[in-house]
Amino acid sequence: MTVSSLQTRNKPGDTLKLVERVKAGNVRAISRVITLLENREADGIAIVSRLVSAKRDAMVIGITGYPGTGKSTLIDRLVTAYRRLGKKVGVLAVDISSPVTGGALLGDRVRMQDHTLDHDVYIRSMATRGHHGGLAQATRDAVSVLEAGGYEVILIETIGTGQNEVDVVNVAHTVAAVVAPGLGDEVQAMKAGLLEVAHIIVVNKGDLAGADTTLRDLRDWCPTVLRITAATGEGIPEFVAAIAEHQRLRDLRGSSACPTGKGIGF
Ligand SMILES: Nc1nc2c(ncn2[C@@H]2O[C@H](COP(=O)(O)OP(=O)(O)O)[C@@H](O)[C@H]2O)c(=O)[nH]1
Ligand SMILES: [Mg+2]
Repeated sequence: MTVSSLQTRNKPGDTLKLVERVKAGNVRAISRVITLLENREADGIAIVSRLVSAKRDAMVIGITGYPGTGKSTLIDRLVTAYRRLGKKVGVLAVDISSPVTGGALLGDRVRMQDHTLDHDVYIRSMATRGHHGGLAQATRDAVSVLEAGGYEVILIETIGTGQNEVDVVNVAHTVAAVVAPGLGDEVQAMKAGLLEVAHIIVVNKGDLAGADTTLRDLRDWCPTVLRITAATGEGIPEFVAAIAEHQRLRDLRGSSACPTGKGIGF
């Protein structure tokens, strides 16, 4: 038995109590269960199986892209927008490249700190703790926990490189890939990866020179390309509308990603 499993081991009665507390939206219980899931503890998995019946239909949105493209800033804006719509919002910042992330995650928290006093916003970083293959499953389970806790919009932030990240992002119903002007080669590389699973492409930092070129390049390739300046909030209402439209079409006729399905317009 590992040290972490000793620390987090629950008695059967505790498990039931945790299930009830999660369903009541208790934030400490939700955090505890997500920690169990990060460690892939049997208790956590058992709890999720008891929560599935409590699941409500949350909107699960993946925001993916290279570090520095503005994902956290965008999510901060989305949280504000969905709170205005009266939705309870959960954010899972999923981190794959563990060792270098302390600072980045701290940065995310700072960027999203306006929401930390809002009881209807839950922000949580998730790390791998060496369970690379299990991260997508842990994320999927964490989404179930948040849904059971009454969160209506769940935003997943993940870095856009490699298969692990694609697995994580596949947990979401609607995936937005975020690019920033001037990435050039990176955008080409993304076309073979994350842009393929995206339903919406966001060209963020629309205020920077080069945004037009990036937009033109991507519009040839995927019709649902939005120009956003997360720093000022410009384009956020259009982003919220595009997400809603994708979810509506997905409910009607199933999901489709950019290259094959021509974005949310099909
Ligand atoms: N010029 C400009 N900078 C932005 C914009 N959005 C975010 N940034 C900046 O880009 C940097 C990275 O943002 P962050 O949200 O942490 O990116 P992440 O790593 O993708 O989560 C920060 O310094 C932000 O202030 C934008 O719309 N325009
Ligand atoms: Mg970030």
